Amino acid sequence: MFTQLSDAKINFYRENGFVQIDNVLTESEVEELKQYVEEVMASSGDKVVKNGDKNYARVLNQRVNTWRDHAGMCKFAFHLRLADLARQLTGAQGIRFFHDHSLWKDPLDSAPTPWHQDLPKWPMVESGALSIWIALEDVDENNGCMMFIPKSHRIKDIKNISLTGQDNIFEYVQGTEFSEDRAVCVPLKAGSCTFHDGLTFHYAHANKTEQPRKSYAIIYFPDGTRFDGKQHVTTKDFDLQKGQPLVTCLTPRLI
Ligand SMILES: O=C(O)CCC(=O)C(=O)O
Repeated sequence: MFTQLSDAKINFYRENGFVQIDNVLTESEVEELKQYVEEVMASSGDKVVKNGDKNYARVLNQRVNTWRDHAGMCKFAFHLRLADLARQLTGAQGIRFFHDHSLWKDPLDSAPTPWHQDLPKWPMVESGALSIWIALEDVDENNGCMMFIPKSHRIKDIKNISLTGQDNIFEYVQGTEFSEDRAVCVPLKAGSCTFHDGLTFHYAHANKTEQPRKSYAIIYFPDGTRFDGKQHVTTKDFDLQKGQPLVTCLTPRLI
């Protein structure tokens, strides 16, 4: 049922803040997930609309909390085999679900996803949250595969970098080892994934092909992580006080 990760994979993740894991989904799971994701994208749901921001649409066409719009997505959003990989990588006692999103890069006129960290966007006191990013198509530099800066998950307290602004994250780490020329590019086959820590600098190439780049991401966090009071789509409906554990009926402990 569960997949036992090698020590090499776990150590790589802890050392570098990201790791590639091949074939986390079978071919038939990929087909099933892709069908649900396509249905979600075609429906009107909890889509991230940035006020018609054309620049944002060039970077990502995304739908957040897909599991709330399509019951089939629950099978994957709450998939225990995937959550257990997050548990092994972090070494956390328990793993909670934070949110999911389908992440498409539409064909033609697509822009890269700029270098950024995720954690500054999330309402968490502690670090440790992480994403699984699953390729639903084969991805490479031509259609939007990801890149990561090894060990950058050690860098805290950088402001939230907008996905459409002019900010360059590397200006905040000038004079350190964390430069763009250390980027590791990770092409993936459909059904394979990367995990990245919420602090790891990451980027995705533009989609230069004529087909959408289809991927699906789930965000997990270690049980016990506390709410830091920031506004977020997943916690906006809850009366959580700053400093309280991030425990809501939408963020279940999975494992
Ligand atoms: O899919 C992309 O282009 C970017 C994804 C990303 O930034 C993330 O999953 O944190």
